Amino acid sequence: MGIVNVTPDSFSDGGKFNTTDKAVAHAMQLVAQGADILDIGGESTRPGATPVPLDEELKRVIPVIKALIEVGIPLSVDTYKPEVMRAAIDVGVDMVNDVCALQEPHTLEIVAGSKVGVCLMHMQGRPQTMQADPQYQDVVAEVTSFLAARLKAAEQAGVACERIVLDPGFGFGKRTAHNLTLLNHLSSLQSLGLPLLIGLSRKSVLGQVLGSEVGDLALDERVHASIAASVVSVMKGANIVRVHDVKPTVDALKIVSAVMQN
Ligand code: 9MG
Repeated sequence: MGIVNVTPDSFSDGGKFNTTDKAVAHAMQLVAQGADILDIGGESTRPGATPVPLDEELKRVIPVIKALIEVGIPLSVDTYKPEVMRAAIDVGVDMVNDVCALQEPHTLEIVAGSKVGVCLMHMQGRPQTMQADPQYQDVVAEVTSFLAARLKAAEQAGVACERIVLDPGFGFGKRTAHNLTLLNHLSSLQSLGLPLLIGLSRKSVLGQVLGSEVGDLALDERVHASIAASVVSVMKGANIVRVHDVKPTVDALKIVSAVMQN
């Protein structure tokens, strides 16, 4: 899954092209590099990020989705807002990637009333404050039981389990040790019987592991660590990896696949 962030700060070219055109061009590059799904988002969910007003998020993501529909690649919309889900579904998106796991009002019904797939992700707290003081007794058990409960809620609302993927939400209200424990014990989440989506690409947990002196590395300096994280995730049972750096990830995963088939 290639990440397409439709935010003005994602593309700085001195204003030569508008954000929609730049996002579409970037998405096309990710497809050429081997992405199987594109995840299009208009609001950052990074720790401390400021929420984007609804009309601005719609203005960012809907034109990009419309432009990419013709490409024929599966498209996911990264949003927790019911209005954005509705608009994206209406223009033909294939999947909703919801970091709030369909807990916002009306989102369960919107997805249930459509045919789209959905990613249900675990988060402790909300992006503005989630990294302030994350606490767990048993991170694997708590994330597993949260996802089991959201899976049940989605199924009860009418979302068939064939449409659902689950995600432990790396970096969403988790300290470094929580993230590493979850990754090491990914097989516990496999017990829920659904595909797993993993997002570790360029996240600060990778900078932390690389060492405090490089913990503040620029995001594109976390590329090698991101590829390693994708390889480990897939070897531990992930079915979809959400990444910025598609080409090197695809190459690395071809090696994983070749080894595991033999
Ligand atoms: C939007 N977004 C940012 N990080 C993510 C992750 O780890 N998983 C999913 N599903 N979405 C994410």
